[in-house]
Amino acid sequence: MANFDVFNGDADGILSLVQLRRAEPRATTLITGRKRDIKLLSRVQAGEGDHITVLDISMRSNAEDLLRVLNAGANVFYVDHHNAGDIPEHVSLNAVIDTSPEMCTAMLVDECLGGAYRAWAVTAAFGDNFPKLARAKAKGHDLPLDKLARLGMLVNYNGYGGSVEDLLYHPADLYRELENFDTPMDFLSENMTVFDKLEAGYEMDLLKATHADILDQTETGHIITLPDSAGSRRISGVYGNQLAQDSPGRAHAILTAQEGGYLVSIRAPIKNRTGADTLALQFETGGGRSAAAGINHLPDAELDRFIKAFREAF
Ligand SMILES: [Mn+2]
Repeated sequence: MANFDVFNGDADGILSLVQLRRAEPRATTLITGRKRDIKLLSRVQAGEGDHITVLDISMRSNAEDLLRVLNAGANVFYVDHHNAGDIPEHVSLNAVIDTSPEMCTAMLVDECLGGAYRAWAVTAAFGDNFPKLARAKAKGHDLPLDKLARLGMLVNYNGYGGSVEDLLYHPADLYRELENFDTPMDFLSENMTVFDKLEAGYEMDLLKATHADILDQTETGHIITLPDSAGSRRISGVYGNQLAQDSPGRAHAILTAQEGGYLVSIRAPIKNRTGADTLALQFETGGGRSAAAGINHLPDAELDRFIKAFREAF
């Protein structure tokens, strides 16, 4: 019998698993990747009686592999807030899916655990760009919110890149750094090395991003482009979240140049967090949630079509 923990390499995925494994320690094989590596179940070879936990990756994007591992006899605990498609009826599947726009996986895990590791869940909500949710769930708990927001943002920042080689930490290694602590406050008081490395990388990448070119600008949306570099690929998603928080009435797209086209991050306006996924899904390699979505590769030839579709969506 084997155990697998399959989780998104962003703050929401990592901190969902930290909570679960604090509550229920278990030796597992970790399966994760960049934030955009979402077809993670395809990497699991499961058999009869295996336990698979899946966190913060779309069931829709993993539908075939989910059926494959269930039919192979594995038990699956699946927690997520992305577009799920049809949830299969299977006796070995325990699915906790909530796609409401103000929800994240770590907060669903928090609900499953009765709030046992609330400070981690709050950190994850900040990191997944849900500051309102984070603050609401922090009420009545004496938490250093500014610090947790910063840590959540930095863990989330670490998940972005064109490949895992771009990342400052492999998400499995970052998980290993965090898993031994009941709270983010304990983590921060014991070890600032990780935090400092993430923060230094973030500040340097951000400084470069603030010099980005604006490709298209209307009342309701901005599209900006970043040059082809590891720093651009790391900062694009978090920078998108920051622009979204700074201009809540506006949609944003950040296009990072790559061979033959662009890597795209889309953020719906904070005031109306819908439309990002339907825009992304108009393109071959697009996916995501209503509030935040992306396109892995937008070919140069489709740039005009993207600008047009973006203007129509927002
Ligand atoms: Mn998430």
